[in-house]
Amino acid sequence: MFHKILIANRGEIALRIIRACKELGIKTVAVHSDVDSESLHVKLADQSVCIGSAPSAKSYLNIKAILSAAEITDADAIHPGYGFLSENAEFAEICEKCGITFIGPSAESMRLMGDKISARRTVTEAGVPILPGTKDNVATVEDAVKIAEEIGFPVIIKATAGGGGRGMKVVYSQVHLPNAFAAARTEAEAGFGNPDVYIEKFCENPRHVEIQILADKHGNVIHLGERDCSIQRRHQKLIEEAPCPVLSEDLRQKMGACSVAAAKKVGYDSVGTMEFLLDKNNNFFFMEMNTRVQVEHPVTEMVTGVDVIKEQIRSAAGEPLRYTQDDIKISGHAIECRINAEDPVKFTPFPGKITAYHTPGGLGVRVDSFVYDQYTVLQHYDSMIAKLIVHANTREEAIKRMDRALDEYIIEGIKTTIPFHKRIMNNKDFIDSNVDTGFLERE
Ligand code: MV4
Repeated sequence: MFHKILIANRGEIALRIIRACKELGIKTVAVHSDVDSESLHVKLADQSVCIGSAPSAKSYLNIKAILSAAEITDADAIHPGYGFLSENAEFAEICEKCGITFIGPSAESMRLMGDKISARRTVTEAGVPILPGTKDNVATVEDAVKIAEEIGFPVIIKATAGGGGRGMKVVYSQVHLPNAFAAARTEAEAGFGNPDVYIEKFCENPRHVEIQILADKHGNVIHLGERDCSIQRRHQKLIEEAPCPVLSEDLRQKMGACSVAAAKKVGYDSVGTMEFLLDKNNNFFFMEMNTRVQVEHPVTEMVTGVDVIKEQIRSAAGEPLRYTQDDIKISGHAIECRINAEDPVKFTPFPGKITAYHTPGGLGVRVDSFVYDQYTVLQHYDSMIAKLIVHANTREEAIKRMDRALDEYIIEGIKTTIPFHKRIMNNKDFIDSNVDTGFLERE
């Protein structure tokens, strides 16, 4: 097992990783930017190192500074959390060259899944369903027109190097294709440094359902069931739950088996997530794989009892999984609300000083956060300041529990998304599970 882990991240996930390390008896090193020294992750780690100035490019994305911090503190592994360097294959490679374990999958699996065309090809070879679409980069508008005609409208143009919804274009008819195609390529080049795009059949009003994967360096792969993340706004998830309220046990088994097969195909050996679209007729299609731990992992932890971060660390240290698929039982229902320092109507950032703070408690309530009374929420970083997670026996009870926990949560001095979540917990369509990824846009 590792002796000391450096956490190359900030905020709640840095704290979440520190908690796992403490329970595993591993020393921790926090890194932080010069404006971030008051963050709880800095206070709770065994050691901390300032690695640069406020802009992420100078600190949390500064590979040289992070590796220097690991060297001087004698850390033997780096946990990248999510965002920042977590899906940077080059960073993973540099860590390994420096003799430091990158807590995540191999650079090779990250590249294979990071390229969305190669991901489509790879999962298809493992028998996973994908939407009809191109097998290769679509280079010319003539090709695009021909392919779209074959697939049938509507189609969606996606960046090969993209992901998470950025740089996509939905096209409903042939007349709009040339402009959309040109715009997609330009945006892909500007956003990801690679103009390659591919075309897929557009699936209208799907649910977003994803499967949590756990894998080790001994070829063992299991899944921890699914999460429903359909409540999103502009590709930002706001509420996640487990299990998915509309998934049958049969479909859960099928999606789980597909996800395990795909992970085995790439020799995947860490935690990861297979994202699927679920259409109105309960057909599921692979969208993309996230090769990192995700923000919403706690809902899976609550319904399975598995500590995803501890398993990820153990796996990176070469230990075999402590669970077989048969050990995994889904129990009850969990919901997570992302509490962002934002205007709850306009969703614009609202940084500033927290002048009063009280967290909810009681049976089945969990708060993962890094803020406290008198803490100043910084404008430089992501606006998510806390995750409120509840667990109960049924979905109905979980919604009621979330509703009362939101009432207990007091955050003064800044605006937060708490009032937004209150509205959703009392929305008839949400209560009836009658939602899809277009729900918020329509409301
Ligand atoms: C799609 C799709 C419909 N059809 N692909 C959004 C995130 C990125 N992973 C891919 N996304 C989508 N891909 C096809 N062929 C609809 C979306 C999509 C979406 C997916 C999940 C959650 C919210 C979404 C909101 C808009 C579009």
